[in-house]
Amino acid sequence: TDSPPTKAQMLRALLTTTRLDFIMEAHNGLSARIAEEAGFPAIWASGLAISASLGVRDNNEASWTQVVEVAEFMADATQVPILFDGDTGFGNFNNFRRLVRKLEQRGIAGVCLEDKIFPKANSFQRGPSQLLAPVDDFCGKIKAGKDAQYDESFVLIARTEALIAGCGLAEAIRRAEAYRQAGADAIIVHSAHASPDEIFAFLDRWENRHPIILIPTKYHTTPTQHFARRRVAALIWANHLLRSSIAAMQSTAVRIVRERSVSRIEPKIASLNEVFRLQGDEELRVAEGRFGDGA
Ligand code: SPV
Ligand code: MG
Repeated sequence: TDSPPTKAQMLRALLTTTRLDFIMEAHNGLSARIAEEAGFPAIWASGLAISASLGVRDNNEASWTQVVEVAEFMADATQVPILFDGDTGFGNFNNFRRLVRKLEQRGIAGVCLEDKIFPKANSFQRGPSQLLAPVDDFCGKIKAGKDAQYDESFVLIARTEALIAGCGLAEAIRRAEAYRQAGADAIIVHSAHASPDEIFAFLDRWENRHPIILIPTKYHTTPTQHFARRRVAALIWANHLLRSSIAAMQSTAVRIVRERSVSRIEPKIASLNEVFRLQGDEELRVAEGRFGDGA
């Protein structure tokens, strides 16, 4: 009998089929479940979104174990694979290979490793001023991660910040190719431009030699068919659940202060029953029926 695919196998399949898939950001168990319910086939455990939801900056202020802990809740809450934002790997090759093993133990399907220096900063804030890791060091990290993984299906994605850092197309291609040869299962090339031109130029030169994932946060007006036509494997919507929750919470909080009442807010927010449903209360009801609910 065929056993169902593992989460790592599901993530790997998503990268190797010809369809353009959407990966949605989540930052805790609840948002992960909401993303899954909406139909996303995979979830991005965003460093930006997780750190912001913890009230700290995207500068490795949350320790790696704190972030892995959040990702574990996300994996427990969902059936779809979680792709973990591993930033720079939280140190050198040795720190990164330990991260890979811990992620596998917590049911995370894959990790993304970016070619910056610890402690990283968000690409959209200090992108141009950030130093890139030397290519050889970074390839050593990729190899160490691939060597450390227990499950051959666990996915390691290498992300180059060469365009963000202003190093140009040739350097972005050179790095992506080195990362491919070092064993990365897919490449993310990041861009902070509102126009997709530099990404399209990269894709033209790349000629689909290995799966590409994009993060079109800044060039979001580009119709997604343009990426599908160029056979991009997946797009990551990297912060949209975080940002929608911020807007909703600010509006609710300000109105309750101003109106000194929740009456007009009540019909606009999720019901408590919806909260219980998202927490999986139904499963507990069934379990109580089977196992008893005594103390
Ligand atoms: C994240 O979501 O944490 C990312 C994407 O790494 S970005 O914020 O664009 O760097
Ligand atoms: Mg990040």
